[in-house]
Amino acid sequence: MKNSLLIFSIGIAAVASSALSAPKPNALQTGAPASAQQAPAAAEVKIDNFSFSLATLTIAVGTTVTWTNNDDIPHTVVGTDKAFKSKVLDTGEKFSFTFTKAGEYPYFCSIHPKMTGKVVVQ
Ligand SMILES: [Cu+2]
Repeated sequence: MKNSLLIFSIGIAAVASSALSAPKPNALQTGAPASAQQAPAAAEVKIDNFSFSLATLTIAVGTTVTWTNNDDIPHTVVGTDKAFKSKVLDTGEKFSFTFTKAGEYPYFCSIHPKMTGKVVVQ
């Protein structure tokens, strides 16, 4: 009789511990859609006719911005505070940078310094 009581107690403990741990996987599952929404955010800036479009781009922290040169002549994308710097982009070439800190990031084309833009990271 003592043995069967012991087994019964272990059985209760096992049920209790599995019941306690059950909320953890559930919490992870409910968290999954939220993290999917935050997953790799991307934004694009087009370079066309000596201008950046959008000239001011507002994004969330962690977003990767890709500049594409659609112009017939080369351009660059250079952060005013040197946070990022592309090589010379010929027609159709792209440059990407991931913004990991909030702030304002003005930039310009080093070949045509009057070409300016800004990325606002929130
Ligand atoms: Cu340029």
